[in-house]
Amino acid sequence: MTNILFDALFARHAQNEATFLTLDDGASLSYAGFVKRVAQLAHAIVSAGVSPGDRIVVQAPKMLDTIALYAAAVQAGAVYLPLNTAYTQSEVTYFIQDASPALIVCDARNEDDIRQIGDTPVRTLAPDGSGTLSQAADGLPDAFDTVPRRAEDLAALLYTSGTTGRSKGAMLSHRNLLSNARTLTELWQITDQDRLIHALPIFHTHGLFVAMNTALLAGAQVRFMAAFDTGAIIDELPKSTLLMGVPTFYTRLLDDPRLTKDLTAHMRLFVSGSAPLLAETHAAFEARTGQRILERYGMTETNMITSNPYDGARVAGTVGFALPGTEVAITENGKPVADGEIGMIETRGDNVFQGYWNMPEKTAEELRENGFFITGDLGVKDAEGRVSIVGRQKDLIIAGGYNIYPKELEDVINEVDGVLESAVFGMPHPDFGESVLAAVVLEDPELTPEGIARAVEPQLARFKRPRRYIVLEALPRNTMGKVQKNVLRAEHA
Ligand code: MCA
Ligand code: AMP
Repeated sequence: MTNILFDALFARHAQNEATFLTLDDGASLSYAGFVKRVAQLAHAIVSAGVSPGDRIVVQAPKMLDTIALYAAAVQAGAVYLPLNTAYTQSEVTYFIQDASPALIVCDARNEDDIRQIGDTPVRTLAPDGSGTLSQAADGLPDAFDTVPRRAEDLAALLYTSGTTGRSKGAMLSHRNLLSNARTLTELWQITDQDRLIHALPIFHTHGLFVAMNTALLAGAQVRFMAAFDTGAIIDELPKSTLLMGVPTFYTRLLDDPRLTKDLTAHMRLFVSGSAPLLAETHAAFEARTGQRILERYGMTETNMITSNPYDGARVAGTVGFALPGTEVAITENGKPVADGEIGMIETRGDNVFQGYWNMPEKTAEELRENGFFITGDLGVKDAEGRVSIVGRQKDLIIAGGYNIYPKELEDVINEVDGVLESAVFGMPHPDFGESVLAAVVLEDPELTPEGIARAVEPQLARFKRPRRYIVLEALPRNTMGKVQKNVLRAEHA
């Protein structure tokens, strides 16, 4: 038995002296050097008590040892569970209780908060290398016997919220991750001649799998940026060939007058995903740079599902064709609809996850016995098979590529003393695409929006917090008693 993910992405680079990562301070590391660091970290996590199949929770800054820790977890046969660095202690507590990890790796600055959560062993990472995990790894051997795994064994557990408001852990196998990386690398023609500008966070599918796994598979160079910064990207464009980002990346670049055709002349491909790219952004980017952004569509549970073509028409406002090896069906009540008709987007293939951690009933609701996963996105397919997303059945706000589930926020706001009920909804936002608003009905007329904002702060990561609270006498409801968020959106535009 082998470890297909580790072998394909990492082990085969053991002798590869080509540059892999270039960091913000200009330091760079070869592929071979990276594989050695991964082995040291694999020893470090095993010494900390991690066995094959164990979960490792990681809420750490974007730095070399964090991405190496992902590889180390795969090499040690563990399950990598990355968390958004913006999550508060209260949010992290839920993930730890649900996933019962054998080890938590956190930002050294949060160590005290994280230790309060329970008695799981904790190690730390810090950008200056002073974290306890980095320090422990430094003295350890730079070779490690890779733990064999079956293709269906889990490599990662990524939490994604749902209509229930509670996050669900999407179980991703070695096959899920490797098959999608292979498909995308081939389709987008990524090679060892590419240099990727990596400015996405590495705790979500987009930055961790779509961007990193394809670069690793191809042996490409990665300009690994700790955070998104328009100016830094402008500086890198002339030296790079590939950028992957959320639509906000592209609107921010367009806001900068330095973005020109000359600046991007060396670039081969711009990819957008995680949220809808406005057709006007696509057009403006082409007008300014001559480059047509390639939009693709995916989900945490399914990896990437569709993509516009590399060769051939990239049509603005569409997400392209089902990826090779991935089926897409548009259905109503589970039955395929005719081409051109709107329905639920469903997908089947090696891309589709293994189910939700500890939630067999949720898994059964969304993953059909015939293997099709029900995305919750509404779409339409034309006669050629080109897919457009026209809406979402799930109540979801996407701000800057981050998913925000109104139900989760409403549960928190409704708990605030003096609030009777609330309805959270999204409004168009020029930078983030959408932003979060909350309509509240008060029990206590003295309660102010500032008071509510203060009360929810400890429980909600910054990016989720409503930007504005609107106090109403009552929420608009239809005859069935359901809150009409379309009415709220229309009235507060
Ligand atoms: C930052 N803020 C946000 C967001 N980002 N608020 C709402 N939504 C956001 N996405 C808040 C900050 O906390 C701050 O709040 C204020 O906005 C201003 O922050 P700013 O410095 O302008 O933001 P930034 O740090 O530059 O971040 C913007 C960003 C970032 C670079 C676009 O949000 C980002 O990296 N997004 C990518 C998300 C992503 O990777 N999604 C993929 C997951 P305050 O003013 O209160 O301090 S989806 C996925 O994986 C699926 C499968 C897929 O298809 O890809
Ligand atoms: P997540 O829950 O983070 O996995 O986000 C997945 C959701 O992001 C999908 O179900 C879609 O609603 C949305 N999404 C991803 N890519 C696109 C895209 N290119 N256009 C529109 N929505 C997208």
